[in-house]
Amino acid sequence: MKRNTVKFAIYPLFVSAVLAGCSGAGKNAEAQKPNVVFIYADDIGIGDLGCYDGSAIETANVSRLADEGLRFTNAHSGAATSTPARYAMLTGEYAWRKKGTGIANGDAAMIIKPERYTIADMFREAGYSTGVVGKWHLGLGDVSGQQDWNGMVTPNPNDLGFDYSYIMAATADRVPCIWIENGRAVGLSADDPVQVNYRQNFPGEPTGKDNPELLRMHPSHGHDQSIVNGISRIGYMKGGKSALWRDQDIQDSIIAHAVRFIEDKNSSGNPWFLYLATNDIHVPRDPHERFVGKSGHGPRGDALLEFDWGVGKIMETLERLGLDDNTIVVLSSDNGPVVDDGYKDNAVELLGDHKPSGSYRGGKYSNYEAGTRVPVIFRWKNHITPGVSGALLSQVDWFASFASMLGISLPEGAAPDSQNYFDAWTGKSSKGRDYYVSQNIHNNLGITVGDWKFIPAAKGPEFDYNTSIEFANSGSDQLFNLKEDPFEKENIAEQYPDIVLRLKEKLDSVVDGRYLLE
Ligand code: NG6
Ligand code: CA
Repeated sequence: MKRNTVKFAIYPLFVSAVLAGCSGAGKNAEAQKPNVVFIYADDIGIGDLGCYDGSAIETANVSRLADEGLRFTNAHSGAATSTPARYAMLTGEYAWRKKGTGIANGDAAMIIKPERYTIADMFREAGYSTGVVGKWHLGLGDVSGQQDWNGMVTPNPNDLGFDYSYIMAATADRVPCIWIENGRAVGLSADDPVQVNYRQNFPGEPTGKDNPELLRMHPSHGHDQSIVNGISRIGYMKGGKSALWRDQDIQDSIIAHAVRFIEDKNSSGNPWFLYLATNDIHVPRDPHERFVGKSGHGPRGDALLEFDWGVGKIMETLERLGLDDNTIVVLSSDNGPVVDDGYKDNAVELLGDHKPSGSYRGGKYSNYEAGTRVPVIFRWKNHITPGVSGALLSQVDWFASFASMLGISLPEGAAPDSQNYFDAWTGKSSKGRDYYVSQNIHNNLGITVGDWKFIPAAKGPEFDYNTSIEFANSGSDQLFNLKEDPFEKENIAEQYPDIVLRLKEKLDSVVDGRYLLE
């Protein structure tokens, strides 16, 4: 958060390289300050939206956003699961460089430390009002399991550059199932405190495992601990009845708070940055009654319609306030899609011809393309020429790209993996990254350089029988030519040892010994 306190002693060489690469940032005499909203979906795959290939579900508002903006077909999240993808996006550092950035529990300590300079700090430094609304999933408080859920939960996003926060601690399938606004639980009554434990249950409290008769949605794997709103979750909680969310209202609540943030900040006259992270379409998929049965593909499809509705509300708000030309809307997802992610919600049975991964292999959790190749749309009316871009890009670059737009030169050590591709994001250039590094759930990496994708031999299961997703772990090196074989069908590592070597060296040079350090 504080400009000069970023600790970066271990990265000296790298820092100078990045600074050299981004040296234009501080000298931008024509810095622009449009409002910026990141609409960050959860688990929406490259084939899930109507404007991408293979979709059987109409997401009309997203399609309109895409028609009015630039739609990216080779843009990636920083990792194939939520916590590391969000970490990379907000810090500009690949999560695989840092220990403890795997999928966080609801009682995890805050993973990003307050002294860290985040993308929110950067917007704030440029004079923006900043807010985060929705799924957080980056931990809260100093010590895991020690949060004061009934008082002030601190540190929290407000210590990371956000002026305002209205968040769920982790995910909708993890306790505590409450909203936290600026560090305090919303709607809590003093005589019914919230208690949270990830190791053991509270005596006498029902669980999904022991009391399936109390459930309206049953787990297919995991998710058999505390029951909230007829759904069993990961982790145990007790109390806080008046503060518990109703899952069916989660998207309404997120959108209402986002709209209020936009209205308030608009009237204050400052530019604003909003990180709007939806729970849709993560499990448990329990959309509002008005979407139930509307997609014909069960709760997963209905949640997509609910997501699309939320996008429409944000677009409507910007239009109503006359902010279309002066607001960059970025829409994306934290990782690729999954169909059965732990609840019996008929997602597999009702999938029909809908293809969440589009024409790509793998999905959420995977190092194959569908793990991180996610939908990305940039709309900035009258500034971005609508179209489609195939540039290789990463969400980790949003940090340096917006820094360049704002004319901010980043403090030493900030956003070490982030590169400025503002011209590519806004369609002025078709040139993206030279390479991109992917990360699967086992923290194994892959690298794409041009048309070539290399996944080094790595330990870990090849296939997840729960989700039916291939993780892309293999005892042998894997090499694919994405241009000729976008589905990564044919491993041609043995035919091209020289290319394997080149990509291996490239990956090593990016990792540069800085892998899962404290
Ligand atoms: C997994 C959960 C899955 C989901 C995921 C995180 C089980 C069996 N599976 O551990 O349901 O919550 O974590 O998803 O518990 S993410 O999109 O937030 O990374
Ligand atoms: Ca996710």
